[in-house]
Amino acid sequence: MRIPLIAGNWKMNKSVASAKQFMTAVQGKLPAADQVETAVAAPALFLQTMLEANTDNVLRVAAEACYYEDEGAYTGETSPKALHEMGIPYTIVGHSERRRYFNETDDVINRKVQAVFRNGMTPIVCCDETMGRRESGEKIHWVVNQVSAALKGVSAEDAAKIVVAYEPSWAIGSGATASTEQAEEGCYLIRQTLADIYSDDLANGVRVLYGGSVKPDNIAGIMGRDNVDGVLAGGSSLDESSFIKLANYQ
Ligand code: G2H
Repeated sequence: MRIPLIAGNWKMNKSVASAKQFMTAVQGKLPAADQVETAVAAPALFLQTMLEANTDNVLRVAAEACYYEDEGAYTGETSPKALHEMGIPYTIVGHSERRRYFNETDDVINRKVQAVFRNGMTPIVCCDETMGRRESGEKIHWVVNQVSAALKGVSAEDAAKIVVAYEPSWAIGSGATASTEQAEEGCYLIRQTLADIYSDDLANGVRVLYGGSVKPDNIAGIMGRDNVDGVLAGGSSLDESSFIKLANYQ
């Protein structure tokens, strides 16, 4: 059974004070983690404060990104080793904004996936799909290629733990949510790719999320689809009452 994962992605928003306030507000209001797992990925400089305010320890405090080396002369980067030592379980890897604004290539993303696993964390690997590519019918190739490239050299033992998010760029922060059919189609394609690379068994155990303008009023329809095991929500995860609604979508 795949436990749903409702994950937020704060991006470069909020402050240490408002992150702490969020954590205080959600305590006791989220579903039990063995029913619906919840996570929020936040800027690295908020994480320690969030962990300290996470008194019931239900919400998983996650990172938005990290580097592919554990330590060294890499000014400004976030160490996956240090994240793990803090007790961070998940790190987003390959978000479309990292690919677009920070020139993260498939090779860089693959190295980061390996670094996250090497340090005992789980990557939430994002796959992008632009409207241009969708309309040109290139979609299948593109998503398959991104999943395959991200997992190059990753063992089945590690891949079985991965979380993959289907995030069509045209639906990100635009208010234009994919239809539930489009979300299902993208998540199914990712699962098929995992089956082709590894096995049906492995693919059936991996959680595949949909991301792109998910809100409290559209989450139930998206979560109702067979191959959608959760969401990665940006804008609607910033406000505590909105995140609580997302988490309690059932
Ligand atoms: C996609 C998503 C979160 P939003 O970037 O990963 O953001 O929900 O604001 O579209």
